Amino acid sequence: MRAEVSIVRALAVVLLLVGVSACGGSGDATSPSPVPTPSAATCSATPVSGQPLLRVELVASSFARPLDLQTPGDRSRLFVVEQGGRIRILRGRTVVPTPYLDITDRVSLGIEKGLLGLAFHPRFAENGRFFVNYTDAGDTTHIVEFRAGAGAETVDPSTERTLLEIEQPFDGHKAGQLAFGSDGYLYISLGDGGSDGDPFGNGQNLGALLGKILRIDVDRGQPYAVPPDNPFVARPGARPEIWAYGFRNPWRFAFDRVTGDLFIGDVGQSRFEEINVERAPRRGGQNYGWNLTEGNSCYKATSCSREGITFPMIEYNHFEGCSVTGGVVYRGCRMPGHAGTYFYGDFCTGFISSIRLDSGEQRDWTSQLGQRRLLTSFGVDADGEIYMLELGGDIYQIVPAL
Ligand SMILES: [Ca+2]
Repeated sequence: MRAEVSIVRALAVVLLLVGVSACGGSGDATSPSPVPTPSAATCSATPVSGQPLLRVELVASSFARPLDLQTPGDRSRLFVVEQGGRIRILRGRTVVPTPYLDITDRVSLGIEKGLLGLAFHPRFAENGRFFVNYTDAGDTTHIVEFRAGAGAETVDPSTERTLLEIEQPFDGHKAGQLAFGSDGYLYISLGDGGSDGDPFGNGQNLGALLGKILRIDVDRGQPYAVPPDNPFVARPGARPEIWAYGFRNPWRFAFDRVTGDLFIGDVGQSRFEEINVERAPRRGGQNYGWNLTEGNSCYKATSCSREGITFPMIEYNHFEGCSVTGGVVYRGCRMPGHAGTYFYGDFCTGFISSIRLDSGEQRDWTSQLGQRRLLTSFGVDADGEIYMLELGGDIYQIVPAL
């Protein structure tokens, strides 16, 4: 088994070297923009009772390096982010030929660079606003907004409006997730910027935006406002946008749209991968440890202060994987018995596991869902059903094995 894992890891490393990507939802307490939770009455498939076994169903296979799958609550369309700089529409099982958005002219593709994440404004149906994270040819990270016409099938790239530009010291660790909480604020994950070991100490530096999760108000201010209850607004020298710190590369995070819990997958350096959880009611301000700690261990030290550090809910080592792909909480209507289950996986070895916070139950699903190849992301449709994206271009839905 370990030998097999080593082979998969070696394959993943080879693919990384030839230029593929690496590493690796919404709701909480106060709610100006509530995310609707689908009910059995509106479910597009007949619900299956109990906790059925699972299988995958191939949805589409012609994407170029798909990294993210999102929907503004639209039952007819899914939006798939391609790393090179395009967003494509998936209508049913058909990929619309003309890209929804094409910004390949300003996106620079690299192993961990490119067009990395997408979030629709909670009132997208009214205002057409959506947000992306991309890196340019100078490696600078851009957090920007575009505006689409109501029901439009294409977006004018000249509608781009910059929220943040963040210079990057090295090639890797750009993170890339964008998601709105049900507090109506936009959360943004940024990696430490590289390289090995975070040499500039960005993760622990509250004066830097790298190695953080940010929280901003895109409905006020120019180009945005800082929510007054952000945890570091009164701390001299700290960037007020910071929600939490001490991350290496929090490639994917997700909110449980029912409980408001925040799940963060942080990609490790050389020993441990992490799933971190901030339980609701959320206040922010946590230090998740990097680069003082990796997983539950001191990083490059035999001892270290553990004071003030929030340790992961789950860690796994580099015999089991090498790059965590943070997942999503199932809140779909088709398998109500699995509601509240957080699925996640590993980019390199392709295992799929889950945890339920209510019972603490952990499960491995790899035998049912298959060992996914270069698993970049999980996504959720308007019904709350879950999808998995592979860098090679395939998108699978998790469905009951009946
Ligand atoms: Ca950590």
